[in-house]
Amino acid sequence: MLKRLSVAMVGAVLLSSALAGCGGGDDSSSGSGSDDKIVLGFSQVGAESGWRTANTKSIQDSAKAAGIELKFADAQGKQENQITAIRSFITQKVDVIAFSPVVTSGWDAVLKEAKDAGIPVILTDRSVDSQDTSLYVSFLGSDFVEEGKKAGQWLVDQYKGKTGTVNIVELQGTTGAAPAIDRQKGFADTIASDPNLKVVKSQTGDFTRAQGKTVMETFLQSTPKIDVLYAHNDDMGLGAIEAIEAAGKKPGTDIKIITVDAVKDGMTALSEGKINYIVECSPLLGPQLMDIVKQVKSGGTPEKRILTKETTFTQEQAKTELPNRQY
Ligand code: GZL
Repeated sequence: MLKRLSVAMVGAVLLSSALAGCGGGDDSSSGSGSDDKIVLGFSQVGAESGWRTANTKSIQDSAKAAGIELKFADAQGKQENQITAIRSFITQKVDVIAFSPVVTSGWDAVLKEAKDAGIPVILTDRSVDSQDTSLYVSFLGSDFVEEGKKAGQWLVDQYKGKTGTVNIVELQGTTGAAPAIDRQKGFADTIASDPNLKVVKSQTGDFTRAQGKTVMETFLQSTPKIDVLYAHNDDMGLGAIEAIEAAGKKPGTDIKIITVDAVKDGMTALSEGKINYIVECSPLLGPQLMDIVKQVKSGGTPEKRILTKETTFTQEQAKTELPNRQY
């Protein structure tokens, strides 16, 4: 009896040490997966636009290609869901956290928790207004003020030397979001050079097609003369086009339209003459993000602000560019 008992005990000890040795889900490790894979926790804003869908695909495809284990959480547009996801990544002891903050404010507490847990955080796409920039290692994304300036400059050039007031309506992105704040600022600062250019109505359409349509309907009902629409993204511009056509007006002709993003649907409308000018904002941040993750994991220090390269498109350029669009 005694002999059988000791054999069983030896077997149990051997089995448990074998499991521990091959990383059988032991959470006490630094977060690396079973075969020493880097584990990245990513909190995404949601799925509000064609841009976001393309951004998510870029991150998921790039993680797979880089051999990085991705824990992906969709916040459905809610900051509290992003905070919950980041806390979950901390509990799971992931190696790196990355996220696209839905709005700029309210992140210091949870970012400090990540810092105290020794988990580096990378901001992608949108930034935060934290004064303590040690709370994140890097920001990868666009210069939204510059995007607003490009949109404004096109308009200034269109109306150079002309007389008469130009009534502009503006569809803002999500209230409090970095792209909404900065695209509005860049545009306003640039058109200020021509006193004839006036923003007569400005309201959020939350970056969605549906709300872009609804808000444009109210603009059309309340504003007798609309010459220009500036929409902070293609999706709101496409929704507005539906409202403009329903009101019996010709988008791109009766009302000039400028948008930002350059997703396929936007570029199609541009090539058809329904949009007049699009400022590109690239969602394809995945490959660069994975390079930064690997750099951070191996002890490197990435640049604090890494800007994506972007351009602009006219109606003529859209016709040739459209077949090349990946998203
Ligand atoms: C910009 C991104 C914006 C896009 C919108 O980097 O945050 O959010 O312009 C998206 O289409 O919804």
